[in-house]
Amino acid sequence: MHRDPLIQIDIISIFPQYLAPLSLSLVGKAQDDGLMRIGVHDLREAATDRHRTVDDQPYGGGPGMVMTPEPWGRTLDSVLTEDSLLIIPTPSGQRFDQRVATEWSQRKHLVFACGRYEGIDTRVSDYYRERVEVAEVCIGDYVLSGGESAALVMVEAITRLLPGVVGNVQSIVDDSFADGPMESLLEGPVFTRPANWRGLGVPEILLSGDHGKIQAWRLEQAQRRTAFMRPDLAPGGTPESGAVAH
Ligand code: 6GU
Repeated sequence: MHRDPLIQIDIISIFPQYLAPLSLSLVGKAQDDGLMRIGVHDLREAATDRHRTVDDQPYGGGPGMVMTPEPWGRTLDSVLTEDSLLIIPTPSGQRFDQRVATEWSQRKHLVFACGRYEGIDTRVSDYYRERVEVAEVCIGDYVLSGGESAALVMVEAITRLLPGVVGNVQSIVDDSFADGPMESLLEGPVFTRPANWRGLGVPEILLSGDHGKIQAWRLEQAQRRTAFMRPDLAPGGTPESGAVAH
């Protein structure tokens, strides 16, 4: 029996080749296995002039260029359906996190509109907000020169949450941020063979076979790492609360 893909993802960009890595690794395998379908669309195909122009100077002046609404309108009209979630990656959006990834992994259709330059004419998001759900999201507090790399990040985070994509379900449950950043811990240290590498050993407890003790040790390691690396995530911890290394 052949099932329909769980999720359709369409990505619109003036650099469609930027999305080529989606045919590799976990996301490539998910497509090959029929668990998801990804379409990449070249925005310039919807430009009508000889130079395939997609940008213009900002009204009101200022530096840089703004993406014009017409090519976006034509492309989005052809890609969106009433089930779509339109995602606009932008440094001025709401934060994308594991909770958002989980929600989006349960949707039927995601459409990423990847802007370049100083962004997309604001009327595009205003117009489509009246017609479909729209999410303007950023992936962290830094500025990228386009939404493509952010779309790659988000598609990978979403794909590994689809049923049947990651073999070991427990490895997702144990992940850092699996229950949302507020209630979760970072992952602690991990070891594999050899038992001695360049004079460095493996914590004795991991060789003990006592799974109760191992679990308790891992929890403690995760708590310590979280307090040190991300005091903002640690229970009762804030960046100002002065966690120290051990
Ligand atoms: Cl989603 N887009 C751009 N252009 N810059 C970003 C971002 C997104 N997230 C953080 N910086």
